[in-house]
Amino acid sequence: MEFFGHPFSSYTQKVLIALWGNATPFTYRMIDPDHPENMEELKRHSPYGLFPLLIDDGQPVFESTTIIEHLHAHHRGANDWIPDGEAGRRVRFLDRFFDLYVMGNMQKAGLDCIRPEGCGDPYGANKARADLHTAYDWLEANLGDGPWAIGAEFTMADCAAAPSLFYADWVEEIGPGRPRLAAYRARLLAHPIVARAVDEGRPYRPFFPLGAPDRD
Ligand SMILES: N[C@@H](CCC(=O)N[C@@H](CS)C(=O)NCC(=O)O)C(=O)O
Repeated sequence: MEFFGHPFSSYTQKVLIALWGNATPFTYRMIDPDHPENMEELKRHSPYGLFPLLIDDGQPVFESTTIIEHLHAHHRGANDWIPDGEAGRRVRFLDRFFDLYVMGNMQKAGLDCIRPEGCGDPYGANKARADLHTAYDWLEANLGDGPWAIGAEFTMADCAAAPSLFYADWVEEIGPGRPRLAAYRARLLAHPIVARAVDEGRPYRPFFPLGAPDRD
């Protein structure tokens, strides 16, 4: 399999955690200026040129959740990212929650800073920041005691949660008023596979649009 992404990209990290977590073999095709051919190939498959992208036996698969669903269906390993039954439905729901309400709002607030002059959206960016707090409050009230999103097993929900909470806390701090969520983020960052993803993105922190804080 060929995997297209960048180490500082949150959605890339989400899938890398699943790939590395099961030691799934793949060739990493980095999306960066040194490898223009990778971006060209990405754009041939992914209509908006968004990454990550997986090509498996010639078949392109994009959208991070769909890639993990694909790995679950065709390259299952020791860790079962999406359990059967009710637990699996909870995993899929929480994966949507982290992508849409945490990662999505984090991206909106961050990307507003790098829009061209005069094209900013302060209303949208402020709303995204407020919506992040709504997401945090919901998670504080509805996450279990863990250690992971649905309990004892690390699943696709945690693959989504790790990069989204990692970066979102840089945009709007979770803060001491949400101890359960803060402890979950700390557990995620201490997980060896998540720590590897964070470390591989570390050299690119100067590119964080809002300025990366000196922590984590
Ligand atoms: N819904 C997509 C989102 C992918 C996405 O937003 N990727 C970002 C990197 S984290 C990207 O490709 N940005 C490049 C761009 O916007 O041109 C997924 O789950 O894979």
